[in-house]
Amino acid sequence: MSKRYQIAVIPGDGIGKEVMPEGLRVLQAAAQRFDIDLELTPIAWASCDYYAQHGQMMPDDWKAQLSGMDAILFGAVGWPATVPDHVSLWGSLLKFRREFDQYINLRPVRLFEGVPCPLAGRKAGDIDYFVVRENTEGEYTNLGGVMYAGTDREIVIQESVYSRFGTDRVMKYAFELANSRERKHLTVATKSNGIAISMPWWDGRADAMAQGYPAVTVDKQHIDILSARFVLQPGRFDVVVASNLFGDILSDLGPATTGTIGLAPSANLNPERKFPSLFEPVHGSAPDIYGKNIANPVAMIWSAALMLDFLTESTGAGRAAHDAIVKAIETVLVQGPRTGDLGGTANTTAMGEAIAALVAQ
Ligand code: GGG
Repeated sequence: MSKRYQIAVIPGDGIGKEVMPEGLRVLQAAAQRFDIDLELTPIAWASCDYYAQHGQMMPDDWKAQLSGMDAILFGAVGWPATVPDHVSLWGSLLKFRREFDQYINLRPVRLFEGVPCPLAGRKAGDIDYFVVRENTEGEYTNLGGVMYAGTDREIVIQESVYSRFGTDRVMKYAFELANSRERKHLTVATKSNGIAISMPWWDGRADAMAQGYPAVTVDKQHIDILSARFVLQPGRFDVVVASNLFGDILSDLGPATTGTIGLAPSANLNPERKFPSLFEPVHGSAPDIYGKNIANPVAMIWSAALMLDFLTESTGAGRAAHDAIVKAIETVLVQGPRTGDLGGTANTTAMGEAIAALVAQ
């Protein structure tokens, strides 16, 4: 008997609630075609709506409720009109990443045919790389505090944290990924000239890991020039490994150079599968466009494809389902219907339906 995969479905806030139905539509079409048994459990918490009723983003037993899941499909978090962004983020998504040890945030960046590229002279295939973002430490900590609060002597300190354990495991993942790819090239995002304690150390961990991967060429680049090269010379990149904040910024910038951040998926992975991994669009809740059904659903749909691939360890039906979804995305990006960020006039639902119909064939 084939395995039944338990999936927690959390739309979250804003356009997360609009793109999730399209992610599920395509997911279900793929599951049916490739005979993958999914049990989807809708969850209304991890949202600012829940916060408005309960004064917190999630119930106290959230971890117990999610622990038996094989994966979490997540939309977006944030509704700053009612809940400060740091409260909603630390009260939901960052708890998942920490408590479920999703220490890899894998973010593919790809220029598709049919998508107008803001960089002159680039065509499909010219931009095709992965950002591997460290996802549990670095600049994202709650270590620090405020002294003399509210006075003119106010002092604010927030620490960054880089452990050998945490850094080595993200380096290992990035080296393995680079080693598995044709170009075998790894860019290490750093800032070791200015951040003169932690970043030279980060570079040193990359050097140490490189000893085990002689086929991988390593290029350490300061984050400022690296960002410029994402725009000016995107073809240089194959796999990029970065700390939590640097990776967050790069994985918005990269997709922006491919036409729209509305395409970019992500996988928050616990590679050992001890805890559920989480799959979500890179984009946030976009309050400015919520309620119009105009958000691009591709990032959500591609995230669902990454989930199927991960669940089945990139083999068999899950890999086939992933490939069919990506192929359907490629087709719809060329022939439409397309949402406004892609130069089209279609709404979220129409684009999702078109992709689902191709997947079902
Ligand atoms: N779907 C992703 C989402 O809602 N992101 C909100 C956000 O601000 N995330 C910050 C982060 O990924 O660290």
